Amino acid sequence: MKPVEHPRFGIDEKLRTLFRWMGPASLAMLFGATSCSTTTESSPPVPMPATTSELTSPSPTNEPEATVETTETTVGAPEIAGTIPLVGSYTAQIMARYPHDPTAFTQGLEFHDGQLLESTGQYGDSDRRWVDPTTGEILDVVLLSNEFFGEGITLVDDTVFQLTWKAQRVIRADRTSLGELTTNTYDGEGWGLCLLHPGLPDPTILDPVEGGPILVMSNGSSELTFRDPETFEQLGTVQVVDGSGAEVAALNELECVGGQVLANIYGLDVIVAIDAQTGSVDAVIDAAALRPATAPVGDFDYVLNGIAFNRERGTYFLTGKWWDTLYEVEFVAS
Ligand SMILES: [Ca+2]
Repeated sequence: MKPVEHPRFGIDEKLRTLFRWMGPASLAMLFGATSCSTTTESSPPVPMPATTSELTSPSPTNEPEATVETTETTVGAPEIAGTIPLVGSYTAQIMARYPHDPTAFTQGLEFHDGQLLESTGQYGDSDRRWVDPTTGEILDVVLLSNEFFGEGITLVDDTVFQLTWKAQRVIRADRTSLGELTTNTYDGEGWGLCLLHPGLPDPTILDPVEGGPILVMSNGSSELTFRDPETFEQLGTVQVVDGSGAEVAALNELECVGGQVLANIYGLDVIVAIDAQTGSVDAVIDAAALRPATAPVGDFDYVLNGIAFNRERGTYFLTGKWWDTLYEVEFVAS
């Protein structure tokens, strides 16, 4: 892939401008993942036992869990500034459980105006949908053509961007109808997608970014790619590394929160928080307690894969492929 000069900004200038509002990373890393050179969703990566063994977070299984009814009441605004950036070691503590379509092979998940935008995979069974987060009701859905395997999804203004796994196509769709508008092409595989932008909720990143927000995309490797939402052209890349400098591979579903990119590690009950500017992993979140009974351990078709940050509540909504539960969690330092 060859970086393409943006008509208004040079590549370096645009990325430099984007990162102007990002603070320096603090890299207190415990993450010791080994590098996986090749991974695909049909060919699981080599398990990384060093990762889980080095997570010393206490098990949250004995923590009290709020009911859905409890969490439907108004919750006061959390201390967002204390929530991000995430640095160090965390455990995903369950606040509430909501129904999730167990036939949804979740590949992308985002909050917008109180609804969840979700992408699902599998050939012949992929779609994009708006979902009520508390009831799990599918509010609107559009199926993908049989040749497309849905992957990461995000929203730019009123346009939905949905990746496809190996078809090298990103589908642009109307936010309201979810109807396809057009497609763009890219090289390689498409896995996760999110929109890196300033403004919320960390006041330290409120400076406007000249040239607008930038898409962040994963492809199953340790590389994140920055893309121009207007053209989907590649603007640059960053290698994701842990505190020892080892590449952190198998980056899957993404969530942009402030200046960090959160990523599921495919095949592990682990989320990493990555400094988007440097690629360094700032934090590791242990989400092992979330796996529902219906998701067999060791089956790579039932893995954690779905991160949606609720900016109003300051909480994260997590689910997995074919999981019957959507979890609202907070990340508790451990
Ligand atoms: Ca997401």
